[in-house]
Amino acid sequence: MKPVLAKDQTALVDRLKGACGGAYTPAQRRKYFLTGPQWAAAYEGHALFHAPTRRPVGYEEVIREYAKIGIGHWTTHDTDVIPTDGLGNARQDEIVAGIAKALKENGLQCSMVTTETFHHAVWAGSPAAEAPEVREYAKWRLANTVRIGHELGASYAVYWPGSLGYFVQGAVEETETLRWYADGLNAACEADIAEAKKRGRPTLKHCLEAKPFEPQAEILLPTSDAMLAFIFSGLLKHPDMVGLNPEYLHELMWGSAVRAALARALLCGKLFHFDINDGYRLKHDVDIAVGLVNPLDWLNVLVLLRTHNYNGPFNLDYKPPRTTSNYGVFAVSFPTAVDRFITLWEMAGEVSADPVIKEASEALRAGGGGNPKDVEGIVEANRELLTLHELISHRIFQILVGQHRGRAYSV
Ligand code: GCO
Ligand code: MN
Ligand code: MN
Repeated sequence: MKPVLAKDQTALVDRLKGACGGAYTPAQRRKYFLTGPQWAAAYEGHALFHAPTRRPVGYEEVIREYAKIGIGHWTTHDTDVIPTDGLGNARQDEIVAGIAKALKENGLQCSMVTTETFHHAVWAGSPAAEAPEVREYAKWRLANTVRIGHELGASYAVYWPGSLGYFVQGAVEETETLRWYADGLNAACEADIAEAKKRGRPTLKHCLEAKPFEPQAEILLPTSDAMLAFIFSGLLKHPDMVGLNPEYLHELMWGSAVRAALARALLCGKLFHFDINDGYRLKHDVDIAVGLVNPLDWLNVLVLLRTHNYNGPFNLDYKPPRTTSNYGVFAVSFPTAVDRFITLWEMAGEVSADPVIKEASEALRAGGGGNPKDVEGIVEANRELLTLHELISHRIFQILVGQHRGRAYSV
């Protein structure tokens, strides 16, 4: 092949994307509760060892592009859109009014707001640092975000306490820090109750997001299970208002079966919000787009969520790969991520309705009819049934690759 000149490259990308087929229309995509973060689309490819590779993207462009793709909801950190020194003053009002206008013009809704409590120098000792003025400022920041959320019509607030931890042990007293962290969340819930009352709106759902490693060396609330224990610890004044925003990769990173982590959250009634992406076990937070690494695991996760009628948001919290193309972020990365999600969701419906899986599952639950007092008899009565576990797994694989619809390979 001859070199593909820069002027011909977007046409090539477009043609090959078309050749892939299987794209949903924007109207079809909008039927799903998919939410697009400002920070995901605006990610410039930077990291500790990486300089940015893409140009900055503001909220107007992100909202416009999400609308074209068919991503119906938008989410943001306070400082993704408002500079730190503009928070709480006229600059904030002006920007929030601009966002409300852009959302309206493009038919999008703001579903979630979150406070950046990890990037700025003020958080060097975490939002629950020893210095009382840091904690007071943190309370104000969380309350301010809640008010922005109400102003933009959001229903969720997310908290990723990434800097709640330490690099070296002994100086930070964990129980004290966790009490202080709870004080911040309590302040956010109280501000929410007051603001909701003033506006005649329901309060927000406050969702804690765990990540096991990064940016601190040791994390005080590293997993969704730790977050659940924290919610039920008695430290929160409004535990009913607080639940989880698990992230698929964050649970996978520490070695969990993601599906099992979600199941534990479901049992507690705390699966409020879900960050969708992909990646690898025991690596850093690579934030790859949904379904590109573990499609079979993803299919199983969605079967669980469909079965339990999860109806909260699916937040596309991933990082478009470190390319040099802003065009590709919106022309390829986001629409293909959305389409893989929808396909996997539809497949999850097929798994639940599949007659082979249904009959095998029912047979497993019926058991072999042995006498519960006769241990050898129980084994004998059930001898052949457990083989069905692997058969079900095989059938789910077949559904993933389309064999249940007659897609055949040379035999
Ligand atoms: C991560 C984190 C963040 C949070 C965000 C919302 O992947 O590093 O998940 O992206 O989701 O800060 O609070
Ligand atoms: Mn992540
Ligand atoms: Mn996340």
